Amino acid sequence: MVESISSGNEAMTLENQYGAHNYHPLPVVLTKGQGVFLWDVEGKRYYDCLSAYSAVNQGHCHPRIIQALINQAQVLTLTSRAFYNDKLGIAEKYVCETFGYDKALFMNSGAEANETAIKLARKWGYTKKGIAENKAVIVVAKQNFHGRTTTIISASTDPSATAGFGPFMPGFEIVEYDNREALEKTLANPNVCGLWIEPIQGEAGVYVPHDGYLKEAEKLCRQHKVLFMLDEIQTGIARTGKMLAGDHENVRPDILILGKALSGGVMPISLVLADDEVMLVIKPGEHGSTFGGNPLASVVVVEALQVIKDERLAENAERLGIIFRMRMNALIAKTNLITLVRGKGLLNAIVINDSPESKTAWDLCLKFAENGLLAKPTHGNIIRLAPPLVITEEQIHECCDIIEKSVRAY
Ligand code: IF1
Repeated sequence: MVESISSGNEAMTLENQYGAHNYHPLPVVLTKGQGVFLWDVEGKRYYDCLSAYSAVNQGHCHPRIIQALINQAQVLTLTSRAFYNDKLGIAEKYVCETFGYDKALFMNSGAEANETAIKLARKWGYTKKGIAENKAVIVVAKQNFHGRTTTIISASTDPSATAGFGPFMPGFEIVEYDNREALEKTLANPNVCGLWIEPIQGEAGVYVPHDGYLKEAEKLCRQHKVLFMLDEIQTGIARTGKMLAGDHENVRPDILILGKALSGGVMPISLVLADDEVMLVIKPGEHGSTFGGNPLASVVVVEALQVIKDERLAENAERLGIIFRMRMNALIAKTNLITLVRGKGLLNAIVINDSPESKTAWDLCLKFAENGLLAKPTHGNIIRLAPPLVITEEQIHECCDIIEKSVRAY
């Protein structure tokens, strides 16, 4: 048995030898996190500009969230849903009031919450819209990312998500993202029960649709009696400068899907919210999860969301996001290595002036790491930059300084 790691190389060797090779991490071995910072095993400090893919919006090891976790962990962690527990109802009421829905359904991973949403939409389609058995269609967007299960990848257009993993689940129809006309045609099919999209496409490279797209999509859904399902797993919980990305356009999805930062990165917690007309189509015994809605998660989710509100993290993300994009645009004017910055709040990406096949973005991320900032390329030539929302103005400038310095050195 290996008792402890004595060097970064040893940790990487262990993972490579004994772990499945389903990831290609940057060669940094982390051992500690606090707020916006991470430390590697050699004691080097980094700005975290990934935030565990937006799961640690509240910052690493937020003391209030950790304290809530510890307190509850010493009392009761898991009962299963075979019995009631004295924390779940409190959490359900809290999230229903926070987001304005009748009912909540807790799961664990984002993928599971999306699976839940698919089941809800289909059953609603059969029982409320009158779609014939097994004919329900859910409309999804090109270049979507909703998770890794076999059903979810059946809705994917990304070969690296699908190749070799068939056969696929039927019942999805793909439509161009950010295109009202295409959407209108697709939703006219009477077998469509739901439109399932991200308000900003994260994995696609932080693709922000035109202003008004979400409102148009919501309206078209209402016109065609189709459920509007928003996957806010990555964009939600203050990341884009509002509690929900949909708030920028005042949309209210029929099914709201949340995950990641619901727990501040402390444990997997995901959530589906809907009104009674939708949520109550699922009856006892038809859906569930051993860990979903456990008392530990129930306590953590309330504290993690209360931290977002108390520390006004949405406002902070909105304000500092503007500064970040201003700094990046100033840099773009001085270099031809970066061609574009886009995003909302503190969910941003820079586009590197090279092909997706090139190693430029990867090498630049190595340079960032050398200079004390962690970020990861997506789709080869795009770098997502999404620090914890507890970052200060001074710190965001320091991140921009590091990016600038790395670009100049490149
Ligand atoms: C990985 C990206 C982020 C998501 C949306 C559902 C899920 C995700 C909108 C599934 C997950 C992840 C998972 C992560 C990489 C990642 C990601 F690069 F793909 F785009 F966040 F930036 N809906 N996103 O973004 O949630 O089941 O993972 O809890 O390592 O695969 P999950």
